[in-house]
Amino acid sequence: MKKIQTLCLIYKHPQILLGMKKRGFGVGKWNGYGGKPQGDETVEEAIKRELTEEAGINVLDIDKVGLMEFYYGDDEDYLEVHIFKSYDFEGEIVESEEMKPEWFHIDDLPFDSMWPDDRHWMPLFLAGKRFKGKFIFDKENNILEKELIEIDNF
Ligand code: 8OG
Repeated sequence: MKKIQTLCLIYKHPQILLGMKKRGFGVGKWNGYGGKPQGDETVEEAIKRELTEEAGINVLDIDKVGLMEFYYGDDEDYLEVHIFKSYDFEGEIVESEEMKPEWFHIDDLPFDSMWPDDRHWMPLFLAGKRFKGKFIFDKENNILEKELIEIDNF
């Protein structure tokens, strides 16, 4: 079964906002902010809510840049992750129970402590491209298969 997820990276050139995931899926990894849509929320509504809940900010612009499918180990479910970019927000970034925020220079991203797919699509993200992909992971989260293509639009 497909599970929908959202992910947003705030990009203030030359830095990107990541959060250290403090609990749940992906704990101990640096990642963008995001989560599952609730009720009949759209992915756009979900990502805005998550950024308010997890970082205390209100994003003023969001642009969908990526659509990824992730398959994990023997899990029957797979994730469809909608990836957004945001350049602008209002409010003061705060640490939450879920995420510890930190700005990283784009030339010094902590890929060794991020999901292993990120190093593949991040160059497209940083180059302002849109992309679609599919990654299959083994139980240790190593990449078994990957597909990644640049697209013009969704
Ligand atoms: O709601 P939950 O705490 O499970 O949110 C998980 C977050 O992690 C959500 O923003 C989506 C994101 N995420 C995955 N898998 C992957 C992945 O393989 N790479 C990246 N960069 N993010 C992922 O769930």
